[in-house]
Amino acid sequence: MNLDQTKPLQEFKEQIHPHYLLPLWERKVKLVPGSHCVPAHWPYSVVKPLLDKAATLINKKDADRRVLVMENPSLRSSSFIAQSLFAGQQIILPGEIAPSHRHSPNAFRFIVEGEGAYTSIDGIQMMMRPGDFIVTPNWAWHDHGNLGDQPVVWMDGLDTPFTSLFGAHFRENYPEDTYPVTHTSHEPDAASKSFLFPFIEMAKSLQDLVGTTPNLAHAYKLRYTDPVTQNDPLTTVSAFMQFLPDEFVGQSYRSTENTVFNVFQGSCVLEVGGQRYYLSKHDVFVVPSWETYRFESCENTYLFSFTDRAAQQTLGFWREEFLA
Ligand code: GTQ
Repeated sequence: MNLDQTKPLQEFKEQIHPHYLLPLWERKVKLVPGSHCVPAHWPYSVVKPLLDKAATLINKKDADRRVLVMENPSLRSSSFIAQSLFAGQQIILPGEIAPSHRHSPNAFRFIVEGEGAYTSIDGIQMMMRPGDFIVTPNWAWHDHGNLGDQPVVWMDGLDTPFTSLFGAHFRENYPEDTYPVTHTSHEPDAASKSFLFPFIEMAKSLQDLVGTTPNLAHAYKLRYTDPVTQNDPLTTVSAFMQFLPDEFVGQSYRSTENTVFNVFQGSCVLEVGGQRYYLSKHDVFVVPSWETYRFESCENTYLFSFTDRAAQQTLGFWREEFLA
């Protein structure tokens, strides 16, 4: 650009500034895939003692939900693990109840350890076991309780960043602690099958695949789908369980989805951003959008993950790339 043009343009920019206008031709925002989130690791060896300590410091009633929120290191004060996802770790002790409420964000639980807890969704009470995936669609009344004799820990995932983005976050407490129970499911049945996805069924489906040619990046990976509609069980969130056989060495992969992994059984190495992370049982790891990553298993490993793929595919944004 010649100098004669620079000065009038500079003056023009100053002229439009007070009117909250800016020249698109000087836009500085980067318009490339990826986000300013960073890959991050929450080892269970760090999180679990802190959950136990939280359980001594605050009772469930006062806490409403006794949750340690996993916040992306580059999104301090957001309470989000990635730009589009919320994730927390919740602990509930024997005899405790997490009172009933409902909210606009969609939610789910992935049970990490402990037996005897239930979640109720609009009066359908579902018993939860380790490895189970349970969805709570938006605006459904939900409360949790622990009827057993051991602490129960699960990971909560929510799409709260979407309701924040749209300014559409509503929330209500139910007038009683628990919403009246109309049905109890110990196993998936007609009432619970669109909410409760048991680990044993997912593990069986995955084991049926072992022996077939594994995917080069993911080994054996299945997506949770609603048994009636075949859609993702929530409108924004997709969830997956994958099985990495012992000694699996995966190729590199990236996609536009933000992904939160939770190691259910086994252990593996995750290579991302030029670094190698050793993931142990129950560790959580976030891989932000368009970061290249790959897995190497250290033993037979079951890996749960959730992402914003459902939303991205509905909106037409989702892309993936397998790299050699
Ligand atoms: O258990 O209902 O981690 O409403 C965040 C918000 C858990 C829950 C969270 C919630 C819940």
